[in-house]
Order: sequence, then structure tokens, then C-alpha cells
Amino acid sequence: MFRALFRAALAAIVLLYPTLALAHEGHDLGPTTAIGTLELRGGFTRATLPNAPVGGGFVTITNNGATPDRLVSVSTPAAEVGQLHDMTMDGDVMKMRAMTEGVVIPPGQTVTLAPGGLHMMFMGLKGAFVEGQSVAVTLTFERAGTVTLDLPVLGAAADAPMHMDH
Ligand SMILES: [Cu+2]
Repeated sequence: MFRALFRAALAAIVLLYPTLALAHEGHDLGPTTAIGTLELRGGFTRATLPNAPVGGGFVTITNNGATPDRLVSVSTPAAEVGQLHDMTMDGDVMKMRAMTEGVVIPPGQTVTLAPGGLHMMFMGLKGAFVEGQSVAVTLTFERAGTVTLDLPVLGAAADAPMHMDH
């Protein structure tokens, strides 16, 4: 009885192993999109409730150039309005403000738009963001120009694109 259980546990571990290996690989940020001196990776959005008015968007941007660039606007056909926001905590109060001047990407640096901080905010959603689908988002940079990313829709509480299928 005990031996059988032990063997079953071992078999389970062996079966689990490929999953663990995959999950580990999932920690990389996925494919990179290059535009000008910028590299964008790890883009994602999160599933919304059916009647949610807003959705977020997240991506990591690296500037390999020698001059600063600036993310000036974001848009998607899936929403009426796209804005750049920052989120900060003022004591217990979460504050969100529109970055009307855009987001500067300094030379040689990486700026991460992530839950709880800088983010893209889409308002007036034309439909729910459904996990497993993707949302086309166009980012416009002052110098590098315009690039469209297909952001995978992850779970509603996703912090990073860790379980993305490549
Ligand atoms: Cu926001």
C-alpha cells in the first residue's frame, strides 16, 4: 500500500516535470518587437468583466539608442480612448493620473508599464477583453514612430506574461 503510493507520487512528479520546465520558460517576456532604437517585450492586457468600462495594457520598453524617446499615445480599435496613466499610493489611497506629456524612455534604460504603476488605460471598451484572445494596441513614439502590438489577454489578476503560449 505504502509502496504503491510512493510509486504513484514518483510517477506524478515525473509527469509534472515537463510542465515545470514549461512554466520556467514562460518567465521570459516572449517575443521582442523592435522599432527604431526601441525594443518592446512582454506586452499583455488582462481579462475584463463583460460590462467593464476600462481595461489596462502593459509592456516593457528598452531604449538602446543615445537619445531619449517618448511614448506619446496609445490606441486600440477595441476602445474609444487610450491614455497613459501612472498609479501611485498616497497612504491607503490609490491615485491614478493621466500622463498628458507621455512617458519618457531615457537612452540606455528600460521603462516597464506594469500593474500598480505606469500603464496604458483603455476607456469605452467596445467589448470585454476575453482571456486567451488578443487586443491590437498601437503605440506612438515621438522619435521611433508607430508600432502595433497584439497584446495577449491574460487572466484578470495577471501581473506578468508568465503563462503565455508562444
Ligand atoms: Cu489608469
